[in-house]
Amino acid sequence: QQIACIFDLDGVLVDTAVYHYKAWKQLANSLGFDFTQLQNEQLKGVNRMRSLEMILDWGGMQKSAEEKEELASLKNSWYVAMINKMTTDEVLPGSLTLLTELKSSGIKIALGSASKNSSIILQRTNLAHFFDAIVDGNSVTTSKPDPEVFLKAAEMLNTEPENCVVFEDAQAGVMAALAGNMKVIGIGDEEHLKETHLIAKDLSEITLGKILALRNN
Ligand code: B16
Ligand code: MG
Repeated sequence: QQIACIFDLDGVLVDTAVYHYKAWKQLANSLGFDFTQLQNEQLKGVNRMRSLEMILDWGGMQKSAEEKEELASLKNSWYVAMINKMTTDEVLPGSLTLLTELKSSGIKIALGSASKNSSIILQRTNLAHFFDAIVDGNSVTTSKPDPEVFLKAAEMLNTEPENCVVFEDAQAGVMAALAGNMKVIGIGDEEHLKETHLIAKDLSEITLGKILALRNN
């Protein structure tokens, strides 16, 4: 069976992580506290409501379900204002070359993102046409580290999990891929990524040859 590739969005194909960080920081500051860069690492790949709950926890705050909905949508309005200005320049190094190589080799490509804003981002950055399947925060009920998002992507690509290679920048996403019995390539800093099958600073270090070599390990 042929290999299939599943890409996380934020932090792998585009650098939207910095916008999430700015918007969450602004929200925390408006509530009278702050959180560290290291804490921010734990938010990567985690869905919006779960992220808010973690942040409120760090600030020692408790909010009702209704207040949490309001805070999450406030953060999202700031975030959406930033991503609405994104350009194709914000596609991360190596993304276009790798996606083009995979596509021309007939390899199926899916998106596996926690974000409910993936369609705006894919449009703004002109990446949408590469994907055979898109699974994002609108189509799943559980957040990474649960494997649901990646299992759904495999299903939509009509392939088995063991044929899938996932590209992830977040520990929650790495855990999700492993829980789904998939191979995982970590993108970014080694210190934040444990248990991956391969690690690269960005997609410019990845070739089809390196991806195919993974299936024998
Ligand atoms: P939204 P990914 C994730 O995207 C982000 O890493 C995470 O920081 C964010 O909270 C989550 O999407 C939800 O995003 O608020 O736009 O629905 O890395 O899984 O592509
Ligand atoms: Mg990510």
